[in-house]
Amino acid sequence: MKKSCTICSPCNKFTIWVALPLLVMVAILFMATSQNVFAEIGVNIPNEAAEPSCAESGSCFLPTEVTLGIGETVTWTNDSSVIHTVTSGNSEDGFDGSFDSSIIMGGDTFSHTFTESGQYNYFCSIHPWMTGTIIVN
Ligand SMILES: [Cu+2]
Repeated sequence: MKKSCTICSPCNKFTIWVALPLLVMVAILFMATSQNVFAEIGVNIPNEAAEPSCAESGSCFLPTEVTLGIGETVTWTNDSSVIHTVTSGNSEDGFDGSFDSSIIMGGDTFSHTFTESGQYNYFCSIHPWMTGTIIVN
């Protein structure tokens, strides 16, 4: 008859030092993967955003239009050397109360999580030609 495992048996050492850490690693990996369901969506603000011509080429915010699901987060990265804002609303009526980054320095980021469906128009309060749209389904 086969001897059953005790705490000191090689079998249990395997359980404690190999199988358990492996299980923990798999669990962490699984959690990391499931968080990707609510992936962060990136919008870049390039150097040309400071020039009004970016409005014609649609390159003030890259991409100009983003579609995402409820609970997802958009992170804007100021990839330019000029200060910008990400302000919900439009340049005529101003900030509509939904989200406002205030000044984003070059190299800095601003994130906003969208918890309600709808279309969100936004602009830069410093460069009113900079406009973008977030669509939350
Ligand atoms: Cu700007």
